[in-house]
Amino acid sequence: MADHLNPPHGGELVDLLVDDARAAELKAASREWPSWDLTPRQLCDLELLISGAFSPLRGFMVSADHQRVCTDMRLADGTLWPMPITLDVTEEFAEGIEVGSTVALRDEEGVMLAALHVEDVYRPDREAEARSVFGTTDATHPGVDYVLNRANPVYLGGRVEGIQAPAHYDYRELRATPAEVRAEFAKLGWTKVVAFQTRNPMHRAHAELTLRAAKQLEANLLIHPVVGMTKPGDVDHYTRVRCYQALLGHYPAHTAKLSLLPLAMRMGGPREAVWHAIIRKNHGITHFIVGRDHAGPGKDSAGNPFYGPYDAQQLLAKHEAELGVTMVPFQMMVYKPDEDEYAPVDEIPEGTKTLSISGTELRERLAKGREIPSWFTYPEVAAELRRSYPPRHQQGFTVFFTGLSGSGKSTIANVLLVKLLEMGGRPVTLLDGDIVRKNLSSELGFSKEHRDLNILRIGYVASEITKNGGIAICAPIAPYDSVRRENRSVISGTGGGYVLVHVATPLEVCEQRDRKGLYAKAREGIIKEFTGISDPYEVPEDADLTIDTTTVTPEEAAQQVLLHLEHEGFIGAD
Ligand code: PPS
Repeated sequence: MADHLNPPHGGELVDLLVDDARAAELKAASREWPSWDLTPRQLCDLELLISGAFSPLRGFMVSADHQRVCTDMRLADGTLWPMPITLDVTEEFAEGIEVGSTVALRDEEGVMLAALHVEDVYRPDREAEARSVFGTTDATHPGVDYVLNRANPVYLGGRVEGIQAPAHYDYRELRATPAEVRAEFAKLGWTKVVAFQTRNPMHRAHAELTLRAAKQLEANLLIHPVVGMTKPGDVDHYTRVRCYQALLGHYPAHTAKLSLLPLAMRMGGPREAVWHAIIRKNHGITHFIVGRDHAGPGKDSAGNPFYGPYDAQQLLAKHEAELGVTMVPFQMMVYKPDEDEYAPVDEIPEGTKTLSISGTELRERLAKGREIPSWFTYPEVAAELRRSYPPRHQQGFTVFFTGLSGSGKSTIANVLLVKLLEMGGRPVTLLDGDIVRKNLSSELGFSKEHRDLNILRIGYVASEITKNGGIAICAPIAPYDSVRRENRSVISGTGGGYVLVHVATPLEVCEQRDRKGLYAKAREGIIKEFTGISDPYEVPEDADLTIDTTTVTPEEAAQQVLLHLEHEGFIGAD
C-alpha cells in the first residue's frame, strides 16, 4: 500500500469481521448470552466499527476512553478521537451484565451481527458529555437531544467481534467498506483523492466547489454522502442518491466516484468535522473538503447558531497534520449571474451582483410547483426533487372531522368525498366513525383507552394514505385532544397535509336531531359513556376550520372545507 494511503495514527485498518469458523463458534455460544437489539443509531455505529471506518477503534468505548474523548478529544492512549462511540443500554438489561460477560448484538429482526466482550459497565454523566462534546446542553441540538433524552443510562464498553455487517438491500453497488474503497483507488491509480461529505442533495454550487477543489489539487474526487442517519427533516437518502447519480454525469470523465457512507451523524459541528476527516482518511483519501457550517445542527432554542460558520475549519486546521489529512477549506459558493459562474464569497469584489436560493426557498418553490432555475441546480436533479416533493396540489392530505355524535360530521364528509371524486386526480378514502368501528375497531368499546386506540388506528391508516399521495377523510367523534394532536404530528410528518375541522354544532342541536335515538338512550342511562352526556368532549384549540351546522347546509359546509383546501394549495390547477 502506498504510504499516503495508510490509516491515521500509523495503525493498520481495523477489520472486525471474524472468519466463518469463529462466527459459527460465537453463534453457538451465544445461546447462553444475553441479547441486545441494536437501535438504528447503534446499528450504524456497529457497521462502521466492523468495517474499519472507525479505525483504530476495536469496539465500544470503555469509561477511560469515553471520559478522555469528552474532555480532550483523545482516547485514553492519546490517539486523537473526537466523538464518543458508546453502547447505551437500559438499567434492566445492565442488571445481569458484568465485566467478562459477552453480549450478542442483534439487528431489529434478531439476526446476530456481533459479539461484545464486556470490559466495562458504567453510568456516564450524560449532561457533562453533552456539554464537552457539543458545547451545550440545549436539546434543540439533535446530538444533545440523543445523549440527554434518547440514549439509555448505562454504557457497555468492550471489544467487538463482527459476524456479519448489517444487511442493506438499497444501492448495493454504491456501498463499499474502507478496504474496498482503497482497493478501488489502487485499481484506478488514484493516489491523491479529495473527499466531499454531504447530507443534502447536491446542487450546482456543490458541483462547482468539488470540481474546483479537484482541479486546484489535481486530485480525484470521492463524493461520500452520509446515508445512515442525518438531521431530522432532511431529504431521504433514496431521493438524494438519485440526485447524486444525476449529478455525477456533469463531472469530467474519470475524475469522480460516488460511495455511500452508513454513518449516524451527530451534527457536532467542529468535533464532527475532525471525526469525518478520520473516517475519510480510513477510506484512503488524502484531502477533505470542509465548507461553511460543516455538520451544523442549526439554531439553538434562543435562535442563535450553535457554532460559528467557520469553527469546524479552525478545529480541523489544528489537527490535520497529526491526522495526515489535508483540509480543503471553502467559503460559501455564490452565483454571479453576469458571468454565469460560481465563486467563493470571499473572492467576490464588493458590489458584485450575486444570486442564491436558500433551502427554505427551494422547499417553497417545490411546494408551489414554481420554477427551479438551472443556474441553481441541474435540471435532472430538479426533476428528481420534484418526483419526491410534488407540489401541494399533487400531495396527499387528510381532512379530519371531529365533533359530537349527530353534529353533521358524516354528512359533510360524504359531500366532501363526492366533490373530491368529481375533481379526480387522487384516490379518496372515507374513514367514517361508524364504518371504522365495524371494520378496523370492531372489538373496541367507548372507554378513554379504547377511544384513543380507535383514533390512533384511524390516524395510522390516514397517514399511510397521505404518505402515498391519496386523500383521507376521517369523521370520528375523537373527543380527546392529546390523541388528535398525536395524529396531526404523525400525518404532517409524512410530508402531506393535515386539516382539522371541528364540527362545532352545539349539544342541544345534536340532541334535538337525535337521528339514531342514541341521545334519548344515553339520557335514560341505557347507553353508558355517551359523549356530551356522560363522557367528555375536549373542544380543539388547534382546529383549522370550525363549522356549526345549525344554520349551514351540508353543501355549504363542504364548500367551506373545499375553499380552505384551495387556500392551502391542496386542490387547484395541475
Ligand atoms: S370515538 O370516540 O371517536 O372513538 O367514537 P366513534 O368511533 O366516532 O364512534 C362514535 C359512534 O358510535 C356510536 N356510539 C357512541 N358514540 C359516543 N359515545 C358512546 N358511548 C357511543 N356508543 C355508540 C355513535 O353512533 C357514534 O356515531 P356518530 O356518527 O358520531 O353519531
